[in-house]
Amino acid sequence: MTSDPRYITTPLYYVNAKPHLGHAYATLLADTVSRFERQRGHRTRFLTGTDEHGEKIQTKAKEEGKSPLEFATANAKLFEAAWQAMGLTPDIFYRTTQASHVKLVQAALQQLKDRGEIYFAEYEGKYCVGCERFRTDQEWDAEGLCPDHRTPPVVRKEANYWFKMGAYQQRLLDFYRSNPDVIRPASYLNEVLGFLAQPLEDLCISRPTTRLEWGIPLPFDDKYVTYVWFDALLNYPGGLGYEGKPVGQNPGFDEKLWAEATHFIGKDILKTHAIYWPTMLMALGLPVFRHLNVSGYILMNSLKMSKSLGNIVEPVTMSETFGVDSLRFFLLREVPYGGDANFAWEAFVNRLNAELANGIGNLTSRSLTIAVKSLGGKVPAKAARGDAEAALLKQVHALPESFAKEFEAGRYHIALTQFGECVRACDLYVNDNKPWALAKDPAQTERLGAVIGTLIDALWTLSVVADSVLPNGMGRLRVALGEASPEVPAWSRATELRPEGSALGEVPRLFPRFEIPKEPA
Ligand code: ME8
Repeated sequence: MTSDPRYITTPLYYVNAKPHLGHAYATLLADTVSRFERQRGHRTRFLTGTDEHGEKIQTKAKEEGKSPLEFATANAKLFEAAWQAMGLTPDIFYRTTQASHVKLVQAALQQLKDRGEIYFAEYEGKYCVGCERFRTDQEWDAEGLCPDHRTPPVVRKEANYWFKMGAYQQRLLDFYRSNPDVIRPASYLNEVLGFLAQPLEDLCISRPTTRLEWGIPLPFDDKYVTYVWFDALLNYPGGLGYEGKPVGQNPGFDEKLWAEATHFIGKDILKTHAIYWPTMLMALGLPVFRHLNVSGYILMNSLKMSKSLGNIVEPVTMSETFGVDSLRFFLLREVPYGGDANFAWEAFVNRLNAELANGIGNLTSRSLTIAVKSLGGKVPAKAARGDAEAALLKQVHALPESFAKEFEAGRYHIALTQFGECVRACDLYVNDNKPWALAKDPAQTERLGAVIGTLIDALWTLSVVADSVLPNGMGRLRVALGEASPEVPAWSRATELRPEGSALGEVPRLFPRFEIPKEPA
């Protein structure tokens, strides 16, 4: 186990919608990266959960004739159940209605109020109800509408509590300038520096209970509840035992893990995470996150997949039909991280057939079927290997290092392209060496052993390297290679050679071929 731990988080999803492929994308990514970091020997904690307060939830609950908590609980369970059904393994499922979170938010607010970071003032501004925030004059489009919701502003005059966010502008700029790799990909850093080129205003952190009741009451004024973003962002250290108390007074807080926090978010919530959140951390005396990884949107028919547009793909049904490995592989392989991607059934099925069924799946079955039929189902001797075998293994054994480098940099699609190139190199080697012909000639048994044995060693490497993306399939592959269980081997074992004479398992059919489904109506 290496010393530097990893803390990986997804956004906390609003419970006014049911989980769709967009949410699954963020959760699958964070799950994959958590598996990868764990396999690399890092102590890793992975948090996801639900964001349950605010006007949107209050309104939705009322529409359904439920109390906000009843409504939020039912939908939070849907998210938790979806991730479970998909075999995702978060360590923490965090809900912003849990008692410990309410206490933490109130303690943090009290702390900031005591230190003079919060003040009370009347303000008249242009409010967007969809965004649940005042937008500055620059943040309306040429027609004067909210660019995200295409709605006009509501002018609101209200007395509220304010966090002195503006005071942190220079510190925040200095932070990003001296830590340019915090926001990834770098194009999003430019966007953030663009926000920071404008004067940074203070942040309104309360809502009067006359307008909104469903929130965490301010500890110093019960006529107000906490602004939902100020509440929700605090989940991240909350998941590690932070209690909102001054530095040094949070005994259960895992500060080592917090210092290594990586947040996965979508580009829609860049401003709240890259501006509001670090200034809150600075004011509370906590270290700023290590990385903010920003994805683009999954689009359907060129529009952001979202419940309100009705263009969603349901991730649980999809994983039941195609397998979670396939979904995970497709999203990471197809989408250059940070960019938008249009979801189309044709591209999905073609990718799975080409790279999983006809790729690693077919390579596995053709290599192992010959091993079972013609070599007694055992790992053959390695003595008869020559230059071609050495060249193939050299290429495959270079994969763990380059794959890890790309994965760590968030270039998942490149890492998986390299994986695919190694599979193709093995396929070419099979075509060149024709093991099916060698198997027909008893005088060539030794040569056949050299060829199949080399493929077995290559398959082992591939199975270790791709485990975080294809955990089910690669676990089954390792059992076929003779492992007692699908347990994940440490990354350092990726270039081990399979022991001569050891028994192979049954030949698996790892990835089936699929037909392109008719688009759901
Ligand atoms: O914003 N494509 O919650 P949310 C890609 N509660 N990713 C998508 C997506 C799509 N079509 N749709 C959603 C919130 N996402 C707040 C977060 S965090 C303290 C509070 C993903 O339910 C993407 O990661 O609207 C996005 O940032 C997140 O879901 C927003 O989920």
